[in-house]
Amino acid sequence: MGTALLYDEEMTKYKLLWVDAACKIEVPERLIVSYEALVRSGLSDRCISIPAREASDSEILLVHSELYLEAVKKTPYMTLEDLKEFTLQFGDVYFHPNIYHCAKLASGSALQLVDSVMTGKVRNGIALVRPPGHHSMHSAANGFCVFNNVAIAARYAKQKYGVKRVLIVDWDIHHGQGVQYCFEDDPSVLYFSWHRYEHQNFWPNLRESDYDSVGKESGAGFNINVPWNNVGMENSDYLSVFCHVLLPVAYEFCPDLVLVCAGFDSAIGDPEGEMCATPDIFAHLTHLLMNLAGGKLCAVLEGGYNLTSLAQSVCQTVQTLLGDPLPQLANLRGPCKSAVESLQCARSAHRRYWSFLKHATDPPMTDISTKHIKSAMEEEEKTEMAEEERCTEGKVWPEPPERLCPPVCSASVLPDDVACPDGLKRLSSSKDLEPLLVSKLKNRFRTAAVDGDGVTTFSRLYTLIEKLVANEIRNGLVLVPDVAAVMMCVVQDLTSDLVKRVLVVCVGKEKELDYVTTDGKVLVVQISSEDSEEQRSKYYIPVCLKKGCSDTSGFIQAVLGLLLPLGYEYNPDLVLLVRMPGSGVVDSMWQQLIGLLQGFAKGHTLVLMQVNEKACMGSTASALLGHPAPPLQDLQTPFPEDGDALERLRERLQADWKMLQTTS
Ligand code: X5A
Ligand code: ZN
Repeated sequence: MGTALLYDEEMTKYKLLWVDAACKIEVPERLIVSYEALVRSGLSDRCISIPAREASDSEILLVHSELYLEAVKKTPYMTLEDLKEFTLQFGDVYFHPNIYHCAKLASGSALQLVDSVMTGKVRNGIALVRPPGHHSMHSAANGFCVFNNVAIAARYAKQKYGVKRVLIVDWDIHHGQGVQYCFEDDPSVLYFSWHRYEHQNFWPNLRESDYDSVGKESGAGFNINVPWNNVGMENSDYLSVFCHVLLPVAYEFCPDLVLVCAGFDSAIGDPEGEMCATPDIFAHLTHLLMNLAGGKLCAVLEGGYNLTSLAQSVCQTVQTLLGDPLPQLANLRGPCKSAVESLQCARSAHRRYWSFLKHATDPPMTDISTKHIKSAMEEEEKTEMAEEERCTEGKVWPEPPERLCPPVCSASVLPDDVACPDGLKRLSSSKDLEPLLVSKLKNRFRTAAVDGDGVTTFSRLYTLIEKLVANEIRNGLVLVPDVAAVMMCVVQDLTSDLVKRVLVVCVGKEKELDYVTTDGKVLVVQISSEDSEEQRSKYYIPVCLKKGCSDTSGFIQAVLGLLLPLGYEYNPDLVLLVRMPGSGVVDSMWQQLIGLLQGFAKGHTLVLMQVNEKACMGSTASALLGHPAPPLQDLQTPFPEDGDALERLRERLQADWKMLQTTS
């Protein structure tokens, strides 16, 4: 199961033929540099190339009016003067004799991609297209867009494959108002968009781009807008909105297919967005969506006008779709004040529709009068000043670090009588441990538990950890007779001189756990039904769920709203995932957890399980090998006391962990 790449040089063959300041950034080179970067990096060779095709009239009519289609059909025969005039009835768009052909190819590419994913020919994919689509409406071109490629693809998927729920994630920096209008009253398509808004002072300056446009009639709750009211948003801001707004709703929605309006004008250096998120953020945004819908994800290019940042961002996205390890994101220090306001408004606007947001709190009353639309005069002043000041084109940032795949993806340390799951490499020999370490381990157990076999297991485990750290192995599965004891040894003896920061995720009960944490070299997050007393340290975080790990609703809420943001801020070099015996965690939840945790520590996850839990070895191995987790279907309504407790915990930890901030 691979990754599809759709590209056709034909879509570079139209351009602006007259002078228009608003349109001059939409150039053929956008597509050329994106594709060339994929070729140069070797990524295109690893993809399955799928030919583009033209969308048919009836496919275009899934979204657009006959009148509009017929009008666009005439553009190839128009004179330059006619084209200019035709263009005038729309906003910020241009026509060219070849754009109709390209627009049909752009929409058709999105449909080819949907076909490839839905028929199982590939797992996921990306379509590099021009013109973009998300601004175009029922009867209008707009914002460089002619046909709404992603909206057409969503209707097509529903019609042809009986897809029940489609999630559209629009990470372009502009509001895809065309997509919003198309599905406003439709509960089968959930549309999420964040966009530069500046209290309606940024194009397309629509009142309905604000957070309070939540959808209409039976579609109420299925339109999510997160307006950015400042420029300069960073990685922390984007990830916070994913963790605290999009992902809880997306998991509750449980889509059958994910479509991404993949605009990269939300990246650093873009003259339109003026944001500061780095290209490697798209690796994480992509990854966070890859365990929804059983991994069925189709990304379709929208905007992106800084050619350097665009090409890097496209590569980061494709490399993630291919399953390469995620880049580490350093220095995530939480969302800025304005971002917290935006995400709090969006959460509160949606809490009546989504049980995972039920405990969101209202933003403090703000003085509405200060949030006015600027007058034309102010606007002009602003642009004049800005011209010299902002200078985004001159912005520099380091190239994203290379993401090297270790030669071995998954290795195992197992008792000799346990068969190794397919695809994993069994570690059977290892060098002898230092005598000092052996005596330390023996001490730890105190009893005679570390006999010959115990030492063998520990030396294999130590070898595994060394190879993870050396990036020779991506992740590992370890079966031991006593997970609690081994966890202690791993944290205190085996990793201490090899790893700077270990994130321990403990699923289920373990009483003595709190004693392992002291100095920040280890962060422990434990999810169980064990009632936690007072907080001892910012590095020991017990999460108590009423029904423990068997309650998937509570569990996923804790993972998305607590564990992910904590993990991003902590930035571990190794993740130790410990499954306590009898934790009760459901298989699909366990796989989701493993999948999501692979976004940390370049994918270096070590899973510790008890020998008598062989039954879940297969699913664990599958998740470690990078197969998408099955969807969490039929989630129960979460217990109100769990939502309450999570919210209180987050409130309390906000001072120490800025990525947990959801209130201002
Ligand atoms: C697809 C896209 C932007 C249009 C900006 C017009 N369109 N000012 O990014
Ligand atoms: Zn855009």
